[in-house]
Amino acid sequence: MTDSITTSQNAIALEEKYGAHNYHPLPVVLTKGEGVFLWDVEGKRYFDFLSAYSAVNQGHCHPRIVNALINQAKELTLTSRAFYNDKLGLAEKYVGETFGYDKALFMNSGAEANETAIKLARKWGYTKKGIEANKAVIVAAKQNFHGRTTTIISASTDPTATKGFGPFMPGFEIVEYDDVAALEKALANPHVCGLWIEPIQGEAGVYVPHDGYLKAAEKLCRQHHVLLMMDEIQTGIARTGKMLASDHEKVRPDLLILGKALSGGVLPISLVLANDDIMLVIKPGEHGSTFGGNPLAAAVVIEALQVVKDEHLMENAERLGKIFRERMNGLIRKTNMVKLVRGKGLLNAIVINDSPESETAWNLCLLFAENGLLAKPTHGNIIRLAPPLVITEEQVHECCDIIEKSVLAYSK
Ligand code: IF1
Repeated sequence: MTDSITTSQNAIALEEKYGAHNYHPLPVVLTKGEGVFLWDVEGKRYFDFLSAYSAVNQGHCHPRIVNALINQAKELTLTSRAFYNDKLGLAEKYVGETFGYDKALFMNSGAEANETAIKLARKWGYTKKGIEANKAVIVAAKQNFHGRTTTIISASTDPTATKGFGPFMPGFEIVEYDDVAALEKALANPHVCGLWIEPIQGEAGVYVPHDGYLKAAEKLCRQHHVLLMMDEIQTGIARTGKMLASDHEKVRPDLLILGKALSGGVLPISLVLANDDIMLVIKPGEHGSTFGGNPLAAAVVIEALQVVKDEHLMENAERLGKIFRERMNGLIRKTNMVKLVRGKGLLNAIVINDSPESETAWNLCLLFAENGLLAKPTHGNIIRLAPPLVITEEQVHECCDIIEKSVLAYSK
């Protein structure tokens, strides 16, 4: 027998035997992607309704992004930041102008970008706000998801993320999400340097806060001289129908944290954006990463963001998101199995009429897969539905037909 993977069974057995068991994937083995489609090793085609957790907003293997990757890979891929390279400055200028900030700090994973934002907020707190050494507090929200490092999970309220991984990093205070009164109280503490939130909570089940919450949070931050640290890793880059989810309320974070779709899914690229008075608190030698800001990433990020603009993905997400939610509301009227649909743009979730501990969402996703659509539960009763933003109106309807057919078959 050769080691080449030909069947799903082989591939799953290999991962099971030789890989750590830190995930529980749906039993589908993918080998090719193009636009909104994925193919498994048996040649079956699926609509992708996860988009690698919103990293492939531009669609799988976008030719322009892949070309940018290949062309740069032939020239120069990595120098480290011990030297300058001729691409990084162009990328920094491009993202700065795109999002309206003085400076960018490139990292790789989303977790690293959040770590970077935490360090920036703390250092700013000590040097600009005058917080006593080692007393800085960052306020975070219940049910947040910001990544998997030991510092980040110190702010998590999810036992799966934290249990068995202590001791935890001090300096976080947790408040209820979408609760302005809780913010008023927490931000009044003079030790607070930052408020660290997602504009829509992804892992919580695509939880959209009430209109005005983000604006109120911004106002309270200004009032109490606290940095607004917005984790737009999942919500940013056109996913919710605007370039940033913060744009819906015309909120401007002091620290903007991006990842995932910055590369269209071809490389891990993340960054933090801030103005000079904040970004320059970190001095040479105080922070960095071997791969952060490499020329390959620099070339890719420019092309990936230009594709978002050229292909009007914001407008597409806004328009098709409305059609998608209308169709799901139509389904809700046909069956009591789906309780509600919520979301913005093409970041949506359906809530199943069952307990969070049930396996209904998982079983439904298996049925979706059978019928040619890939999605993933966020809890036992919530399914996130987030296709690449290059999806067409006709395809949205085709996918809603698959979802509807599956739900109605399951509830029989
Ligand atoms: C996994 C969820 C999504 C994120 C926000 C930072 C990060 C993420 C808002 C970290 C990552 C992921 C990673 C993925 C599961 C996932 C996720 F279900 F957990 F909540 F997308 F919805 N901030 N999100 O959503 O970025 O370090 O992973 O690059 O496999 O754990 P990363």
